[in-house]
Amino acid sequence: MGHQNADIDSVGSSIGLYRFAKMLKEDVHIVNNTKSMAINGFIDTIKEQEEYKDVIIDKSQAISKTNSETLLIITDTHKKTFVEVPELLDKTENIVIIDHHRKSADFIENATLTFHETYASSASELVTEIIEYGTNDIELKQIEAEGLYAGIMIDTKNFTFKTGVRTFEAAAYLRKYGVDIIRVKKWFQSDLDSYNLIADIVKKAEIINDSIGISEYEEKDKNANLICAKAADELLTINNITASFVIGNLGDKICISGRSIGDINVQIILEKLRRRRTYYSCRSSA
Ligand SMILES: [Mn+2]
Repeated sequence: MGHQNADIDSVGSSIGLYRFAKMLKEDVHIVNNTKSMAINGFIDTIKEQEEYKDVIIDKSQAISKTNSETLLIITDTHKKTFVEVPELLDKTENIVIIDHHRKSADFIENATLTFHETYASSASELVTEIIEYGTNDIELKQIEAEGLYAGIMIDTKNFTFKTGVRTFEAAAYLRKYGVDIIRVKKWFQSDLDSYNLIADIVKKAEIINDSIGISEYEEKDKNANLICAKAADELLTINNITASFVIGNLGDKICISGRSIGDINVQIILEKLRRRRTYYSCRSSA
């Protein structure tokens, strides 16, 4: 299980963990309750495979399948309130956490095992290492390697942010399974309408101290988090801008995306702004 408003890193790392757990020939499922343009392309591709038809389950299926015997692996978050289906945390005590985000106060306290490395670029990088060094018995399918590769790509913004030697080692390992980069890239393409929305958000940005770009996306939109994230990325491509913030309206929540390529730690700023009904995403090279 990944996080709410799932992205390709949480779903891609889940697919890798599915393959790893499947080695034990157990009944393995991936919990995903998110439908958004961030992951729909990837989920549709994966469901074309016979093996994956019934692997991905929604919230109600997950609640009915989970019991005290279940091993619950959480990837790409360690926050109680941010996991895709928080109800599952009360149904079993066998909990494993794999995450790369800076530790926050809202962490899951009773995990049996926590693999938490903030140096890593992505959960997909960590899961790739688990597969590579954990066993010799796994043959990844191409689509699984692509999911993990896509997860690393999205969290590093095409291998630009937070990449270390181990990021490229993981990517090289995945390439051996025949990753089709063009197919992966297509999962990230925006349609013309969202491209225009992003351009509008960038156009009306205010620049503070010649270095911080701030803008807003006013429409109520369940994909606002994705649009804001892309607009915040885009603002960073402008000369002298080293940090960007874009606020949007998800309908039931407000979202803020922060990005940085300089000394400003956007995560610390966003954590201070965060309230119960705020969803935020951030990426910082610092
Ligand atoms: Mn991630």
